[in-house]
Amino acid sequence: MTARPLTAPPARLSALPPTVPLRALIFDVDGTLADTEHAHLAAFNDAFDQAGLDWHWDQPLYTRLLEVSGGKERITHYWTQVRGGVLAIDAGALADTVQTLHDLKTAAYERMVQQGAVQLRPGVLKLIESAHDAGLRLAIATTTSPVNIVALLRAAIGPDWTHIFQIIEDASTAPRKKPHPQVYLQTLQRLQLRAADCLAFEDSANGLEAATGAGLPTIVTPNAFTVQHHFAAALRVLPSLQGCSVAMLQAWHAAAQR
Ligand code: XBP
Ligand code: MG
Repeated sequence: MTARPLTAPPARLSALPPTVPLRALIFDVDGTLADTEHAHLAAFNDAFDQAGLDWHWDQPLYTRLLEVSGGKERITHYWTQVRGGVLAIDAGALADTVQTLHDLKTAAYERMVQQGAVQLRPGVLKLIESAHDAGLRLAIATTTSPVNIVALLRAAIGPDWTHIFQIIEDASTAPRKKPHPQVYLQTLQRLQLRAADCLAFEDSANGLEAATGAGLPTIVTPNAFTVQHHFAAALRVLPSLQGCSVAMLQAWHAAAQR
């Protein structure tokens, strides 16, 4: 009897584990949904003028100051670290003055947005509408103030924006600002979803660090204020969301799990 050649049993097809479907998109606001920082910069300077201060932030300085997330934190950083010479004034008095300046700034920014100073970035409206129609859940995770979100989205989308973005976490609910992941962790908790079920959209290094710190695969669309930042941890870096479809997001999301 001739020995049958030993042949290895057919290798079991390595069944790729099923990928987790994409269930939600989580958007940063400033610089991602819209190029807002030029308006924020003008609003900060308007507030300083109203307060009779000789402070004026130009674009190069503001680009550096944007490394500090949060308008109040940014003013405090400028006053104590950049301008310096702050007399040993009471910490409470400093905080009160910063709050007053930020209130003036927020009111100025709201007026500017209502006058059409800010538009959604290319491709954003089409993507959020098609994602909403496709049954994906949409959320916002931002360090900006709630007033700014309402002003921007009401002007850009209309009153129905509240039906599109189910969940919003912002400076009023997440006091620990990006790059801390708090705002994204709280958003995931309210969505009752895992990070793997979602994609985050950001524009800055702080934002990318916050989103990836919460475990979120993140798509970055840099802008003039953040183009020099490093985005090595991003799932994709795109010039904008122009031409970006839900199907493309689902394919990138699935490929990221391989
Ligand atoms: C960007 C910020 C905000 C804005 C100014 O937020 O860091 O501080 O620059 O808005 P995002 P406030 O996470 O949306 O990129 O003055 O309300 O902070
Ligand atoms: Mg941003």
